[in-house]
Amino acid sequence: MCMPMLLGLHSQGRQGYGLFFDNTFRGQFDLGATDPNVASFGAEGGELRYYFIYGPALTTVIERYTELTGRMILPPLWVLGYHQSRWSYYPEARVRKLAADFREVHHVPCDCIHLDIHYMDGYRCFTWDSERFPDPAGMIADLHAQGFKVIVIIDAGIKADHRYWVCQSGLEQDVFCKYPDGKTLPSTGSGHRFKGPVWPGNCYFPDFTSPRARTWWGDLYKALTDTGVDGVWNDMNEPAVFGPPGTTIPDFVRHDLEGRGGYHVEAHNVYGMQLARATVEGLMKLRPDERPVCITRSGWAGVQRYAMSWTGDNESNWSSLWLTMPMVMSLGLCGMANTGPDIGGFSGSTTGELFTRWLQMGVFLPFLRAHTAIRSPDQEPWSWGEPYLSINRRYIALRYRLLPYLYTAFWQCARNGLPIVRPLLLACQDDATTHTLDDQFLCGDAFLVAPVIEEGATRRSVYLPAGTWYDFWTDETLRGPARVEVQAPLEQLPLFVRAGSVVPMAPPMHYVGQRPVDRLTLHVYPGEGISWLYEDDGESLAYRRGQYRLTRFALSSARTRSRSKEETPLSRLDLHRRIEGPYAPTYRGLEVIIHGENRLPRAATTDGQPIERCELDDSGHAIRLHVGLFERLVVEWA
Ligand code: MIG
Repeated sequence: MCMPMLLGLHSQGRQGYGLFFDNTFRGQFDLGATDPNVASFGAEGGELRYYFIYGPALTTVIERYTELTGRMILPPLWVLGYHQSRWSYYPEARVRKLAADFREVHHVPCDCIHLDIHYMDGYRCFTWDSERFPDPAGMIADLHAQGFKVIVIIDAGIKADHRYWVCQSGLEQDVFCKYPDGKTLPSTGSGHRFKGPVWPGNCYFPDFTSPRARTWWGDLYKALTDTGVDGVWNDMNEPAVFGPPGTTIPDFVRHDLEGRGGYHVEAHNVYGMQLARATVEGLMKLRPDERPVCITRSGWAGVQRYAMSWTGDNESNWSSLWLTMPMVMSLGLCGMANTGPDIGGFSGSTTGELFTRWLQMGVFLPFLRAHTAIRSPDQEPWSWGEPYLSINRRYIALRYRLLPYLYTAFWQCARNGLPIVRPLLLACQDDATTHTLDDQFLCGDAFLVAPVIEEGATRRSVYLPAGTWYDFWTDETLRGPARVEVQAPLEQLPLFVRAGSVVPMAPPMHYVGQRPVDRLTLHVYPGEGISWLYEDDGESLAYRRGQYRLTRFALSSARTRSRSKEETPLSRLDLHRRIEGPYAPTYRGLEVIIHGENRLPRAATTDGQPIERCELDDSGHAIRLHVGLFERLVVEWA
């Protein structure tokens, strides 16, 4: 990923700004490295074209930046589920066993299985290995019947094999990158096209900066959509070419650059994004009523319009676990919010503890996928036995319960660019302590997540910014700003909820759409605040024609007066629920859980009518109410 975007804070954080350098050549930002008194930026070619965006709130900067470069398209809801990948699951029997392991053996929720490069015939894109996968359409249909989606990898390079239909077609259509020898080439000639070695051997590279080549590439996906493939994982699209680290297409290879003409030195940084764009435009043509799903490794400013991403090859160690946070937060600040790491780490082998800790963090990251390298040991939620399996299962189930909440955070991001995972400074820019926090983050409007990032640790220190925070597990309240030391045994991710939040949760499922949602639970954390819930059918494009429902919750609460510093007892809680939009969700009733309270109320009404079912929650520190679709809920204590 290359995002030539600089975000800055001035005057103790009061003034935030952004500088987007709109230049795709090899460039640099030098912030006092060469001369401590000089900050500079520039590139080896192109124009000095840049945008300066003043906030003063950084959230405003991001809103403007994504207005300029584009915003994420809403993924289908299943993309927010758990994904399982490895390099590579094959043959078909192995894939079927994986599916059965999830559904029948270990009962771990999962929405999607990823097929890495071994599904192809000799690494030829848009083909299947007929021995490993004799009947891909049949296999995928069976996986669909079990509620799985299938994503397959597609690399950038096309094997230079003149008996291979994609290569033939690319030569005929003349879409591959060429050296600047100025000759008009016969359609069968290949001598002047750039070739570089990747997995299949020598490859040609389509020129994705050409609209004609993009259309050609997009149409190739018919070979995959015809077999029922649900989404595409675009890898090696920097493009990566085998050789010393950093090897790619040489600088002087020619590109179309939208008809203007130029060299790879200019096209390089947008090559991967234009590939992803071609993929998505192709998928949208092939399936006009569906939301396209494309995961890309490479991208440039604005790639969020087309694709989601993963953070590339990490390592199975604790420092890579930590690094996930600054990476996902930085990508989010640059508009590429829908992203996540290889859970458990890509290279090397992970321990049960490391996987579980990574997964606990991953539940609060936009893209939740376990993936690992070739020849590394199994890396599935059950691979280390107990107690890991039970904990992993419980956290993945929590992810599914949180889907209404997370999907709402996705919608916010699609609407105004606000990232899903946010550094704390986005919420409290004037609190200088938050400016350098890279080991905890906010997820959506309500959650503060402080993952354990040390082997063997059973506690950690957490910074809570100003306000009242509920401990998600105990419902105890804590007051910020403060640094607190919290318990974190293996089964517990340090997790806090902002007072005043309403967190919508769904019943747990083994995959999205397993059955209709019959009841929505509103987790209410007393305080003052506005919360949102966005709902639509989760799969089609009907939301663009207004088929959605947006719910606004306004929560206020009053407490009895008391001189002690402790949180005093609640005396009254008021919750207004206002809906907008015609989409009708499947549930009829709501369950309202009021956290941090163990006294049954004196009176509780919805729209003036008394609530019949009102009980102490099993946890012992929350009150549970069963209600209909109210507009106003009022609860009073003696
Ligand atoms: O040269 O497709 O980042 O996720 O498993 C390695 C094999 C190519 C790199 C990707 C990784 C993927 C692997 N790919």
